[in-house]
Amino acid sequence: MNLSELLKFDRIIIQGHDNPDPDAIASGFGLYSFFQANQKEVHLVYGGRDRIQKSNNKLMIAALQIPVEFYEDYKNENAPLGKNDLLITVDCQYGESNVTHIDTENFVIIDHHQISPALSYDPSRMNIRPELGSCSTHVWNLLKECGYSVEGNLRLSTALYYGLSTDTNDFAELSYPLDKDMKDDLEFDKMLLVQLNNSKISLEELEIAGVALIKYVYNADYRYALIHAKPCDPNVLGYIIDLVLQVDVIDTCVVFNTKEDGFKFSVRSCIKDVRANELAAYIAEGIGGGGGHAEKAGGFISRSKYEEKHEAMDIDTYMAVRMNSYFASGEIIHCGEYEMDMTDMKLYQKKSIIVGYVDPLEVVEKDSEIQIRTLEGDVSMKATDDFYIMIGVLGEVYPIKKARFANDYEKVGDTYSVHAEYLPSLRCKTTGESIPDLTKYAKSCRACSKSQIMAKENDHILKIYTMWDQQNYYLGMPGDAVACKANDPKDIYIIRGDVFRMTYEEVQ
Ligand SMILES: [Mn+2]
Repeated sequence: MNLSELLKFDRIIIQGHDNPDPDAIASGFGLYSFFQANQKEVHLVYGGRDRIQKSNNKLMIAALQIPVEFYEDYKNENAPLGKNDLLITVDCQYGESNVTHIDTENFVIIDHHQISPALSYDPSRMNIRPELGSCSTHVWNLLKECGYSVEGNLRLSTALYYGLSTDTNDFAELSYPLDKDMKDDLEFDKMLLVQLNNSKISLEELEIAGVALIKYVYNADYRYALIHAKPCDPNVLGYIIDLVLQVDVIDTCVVFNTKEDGFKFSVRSCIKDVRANELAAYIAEGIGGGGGHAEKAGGFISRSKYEEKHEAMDIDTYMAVRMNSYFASGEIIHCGEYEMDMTDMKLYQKKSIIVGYVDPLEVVEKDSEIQIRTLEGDVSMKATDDFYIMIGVLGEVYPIKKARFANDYEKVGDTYSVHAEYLPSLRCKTTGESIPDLTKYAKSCRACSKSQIMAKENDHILKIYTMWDQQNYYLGMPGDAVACKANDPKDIYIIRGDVFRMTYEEVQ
């Protein structure tokens, strides 16, 4: 479903979740602006016990002149929805308990939360991207896709920027590439952001933070702290946890609280053996989502999915069990000191499949500082004349020296296309130019060397400090492959499970 398809309706009501936060307000405002520019009668509404109270939300609405209406007021002055009218729920899902019910036959959902298993709508009604950090990012992208630019619209772009900021704890828990793209691209009113950031906490929330700090649970074996805070704005979790992590005996910390539709949590780590983003993903595995950076991350667990899977367990027990299993099941390997036991490994070789390569000098000037963005993260490098950027079958990107390329690959064709959730993009830091899809510059090649490795399927959490990087480990999860050079049991590394299965074959 794209936004242009929705222009066939006469009147459009956009509804955020009850007691809306800046992300619901901003993403609703984005849709509102689009339909208004297309001469539609459009209303932006929200329900809940009361009108918006939080001072930063009130300030946002007033300063950016966002025409949002309390549903009770709207209802008294407008006719109910008819068969030519449309309801869009944004940053929430029609039928869920956190959104006031409005009776209608025509509705669509634009959201970034986990799809509620309790709702079974036709897929054409839903445009849900749970991988995104904010619904603002989703709407920004939808607007772009149908040619509606937010450039030069400072009110709207500031709103979207603030929506992403509040949903990712001031960007600290930001991880998805499209979220980063929006953050990099949007202009915003800097003074207003300063003001908004100074009116985030209420006195009540100050007290919630105080109580949470007293009620920590400490695990001395694994040096982590776990804190269950009372319901509060997610950024309050950020303040609590940043303070807790400063304690000398605490290396890792998780702070969480209960919301109507699930559990919100923040994760911090200050040791190199634990990455907060990975721990966040582990905590929410199968029942939500988590991500961010190595030191700071966050996530969300959907209530309905949690109840489906762990009905008998209360959330405090779940968190402790999950933390303990993360620490207990993890194995850390320092290459160089460790020799791989190859008895249960098999010999594999690279399949001769087609992959892509880009000469960076066909994209930017020599010696430019470039940043390549993929699903796996950002990589920065200098565009020199001695390497190619390889693009794998799943859109993964890595540099290769031209000399080695000449030895291991043969050139095949002048184009290369790949199907990936996010296509690798390139930003030139020297000129500020950005290229949304790097594969447009890619040519195709095929591996011709038959270099062989020993590999097996990994069945636990495995962290490997490789020979060439002693500071950052490579993470292996169950289903990934753990491999080493056939002639060197000390050179151990991880290959992502899906990449391994597509690119390697067993030597018979
Ligand atoms: Mn949101």
